Amino acid sequence: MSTPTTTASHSAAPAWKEWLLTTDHKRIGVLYLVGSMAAFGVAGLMALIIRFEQMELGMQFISSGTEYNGYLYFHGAAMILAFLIPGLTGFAANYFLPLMIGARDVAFPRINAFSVWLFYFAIVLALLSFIVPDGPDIMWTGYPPYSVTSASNTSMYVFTVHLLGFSSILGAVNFLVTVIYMRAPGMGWNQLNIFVWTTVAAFVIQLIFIPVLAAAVTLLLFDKYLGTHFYDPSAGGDVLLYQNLFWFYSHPAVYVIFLPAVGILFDIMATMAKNRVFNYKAAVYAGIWGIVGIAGIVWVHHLYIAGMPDWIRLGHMVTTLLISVPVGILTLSLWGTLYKGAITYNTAMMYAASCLYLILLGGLTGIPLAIPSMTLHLSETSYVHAHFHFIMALFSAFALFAGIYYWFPKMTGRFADGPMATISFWLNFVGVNVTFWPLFIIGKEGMPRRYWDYEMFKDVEVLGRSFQEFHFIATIGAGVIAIGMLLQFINFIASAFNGKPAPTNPWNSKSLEWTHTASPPGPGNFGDTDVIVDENWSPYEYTKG
Ligand code: HEM
Ligand SMILES: [Cu+2]
Repeated sequence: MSTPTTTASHSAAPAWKEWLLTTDHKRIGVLYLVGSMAAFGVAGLMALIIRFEQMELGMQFISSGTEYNGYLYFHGAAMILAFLIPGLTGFAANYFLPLMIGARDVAFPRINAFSVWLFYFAIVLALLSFIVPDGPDIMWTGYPPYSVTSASNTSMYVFTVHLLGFSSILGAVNFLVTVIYMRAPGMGWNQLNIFVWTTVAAFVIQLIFIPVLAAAVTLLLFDKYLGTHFYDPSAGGDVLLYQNLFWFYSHPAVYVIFLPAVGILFDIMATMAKNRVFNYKAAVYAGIWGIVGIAGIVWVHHLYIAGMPDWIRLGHMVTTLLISVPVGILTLSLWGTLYKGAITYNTAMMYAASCLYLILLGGLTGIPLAIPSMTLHLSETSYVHAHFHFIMALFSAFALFAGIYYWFPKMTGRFADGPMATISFWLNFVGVNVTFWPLFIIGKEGMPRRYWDYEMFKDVEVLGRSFQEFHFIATIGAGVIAIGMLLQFINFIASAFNGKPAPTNPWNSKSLEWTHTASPPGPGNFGDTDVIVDENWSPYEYTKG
């Protein structure tokens, strides 16, 4: 396959300038990857500080509750807004979606470049919040009245959300137009990779719901700095309005993360098991679009304990429980794709397989949270904290890491698999279980989330042990994850330069990013010949082995 590696205009400019001015979707993808991994590193460090603070009763590492809130704020905001969303819809979608549909780039490459730089400005702004006086301490949720009355700099948070939101909206328009108009000739809707479908669904959600979040935080800004009273009941406002608006976006936002993560798993599992996707149409139309359909009518499960008429709670209980149906369809389809496959267990597949466990554990522990009578006990406890880490945070992070191992040979021409990858996988997998299982157990007994200390619970015992002993175990787990992640990053960097050279299609995949491009693909992706597929082509065209 002829794949030019440079063009005349490329070779003239110094490397840094090429990267700074790039409009190539692959390089933009790599820029997102670097940013999101950096955010993961910093936010992970914050998590370590939080965990070590909780290891024992009393104050150890921090000097005030406000400082603790600052770390917690940054951890949550950065993990969601700067690690998972940019990692999945920024890096993975940018690099691989055009390749998968046989397009030479996205529809609007310059707007794409603008999106990634907006993302970087947002990260810089968020980091600045540590330098300016009175850094934000309002958590990623930013609930009033605290966010309005707090002396902290709420505006930094609001502007960060604006920039990231704008970046995502531009990305959404760009990718939707790309998938609608730039698919290889002959490629019908039922021939798309599942990852493409999940990305489309994620961007549809972003387009519909981001404006609501932007409005919610803008009103916060007005209340705090311009003297309006949107959220102030004493002047005719409504303090719960914010929570409603916030979760109207932020529950769907978990699917912006969850769906592309699932898409990556489908592509890895079909390839590694050499099987067609099981029940493709059910997975796409009932699973993926089922989730999009329900996404906007479940948000009240985040405010069950706020004041409201019972019928609203009941309605949202029904819709929340209904989410299990599309999620179940997707899960069954993943298992079915593995069924009787000749599965290759490389690092990508091990991460993908562990996601099947995470989704089961995270999904089942969500059922009590969906039921208002049980949430009365569990809400705002570390049980919720463990639930959403398993179902969203860890599930999606592990899927993203699976994707990085899977696509590593495509991006670098080298494998990242090896003893170091295997060791770091097991450290991470064991680590997350050691960290979060204890939080389920003490959460069920009332350990609140978001507390820097738990002196008031020092006499409470679970299974004959104090909360502190569970916190101690959880902290050891966090240390194990930290070592695992560190090894993993060293492995990524070392493998990019010195890893074992890989052929262009090392996993014998049928998907276009493997069959039709060099590793890494050059500008224009496919050399001189355009990709054309016929009606029998499928990215999952495997005959069972
Ligand atoms: C499938 C993907 C899912 C994702 C990505 C997800 C994500 C989340 C997140 C991020 C939170 C915590 C928000 C916070 O307080 O900071 C949460 C809480 C919650 N989740 Fe899930 N969840 C999922 C599945 C489920 C399922 C299947 C159910 C129930 C059947 C469920 C029910 C709940 C409820 C009711 C809460 C609110 C708990 C409370 O505040 O008391 N979730 N979820
Ligand atoms: Cu929700």
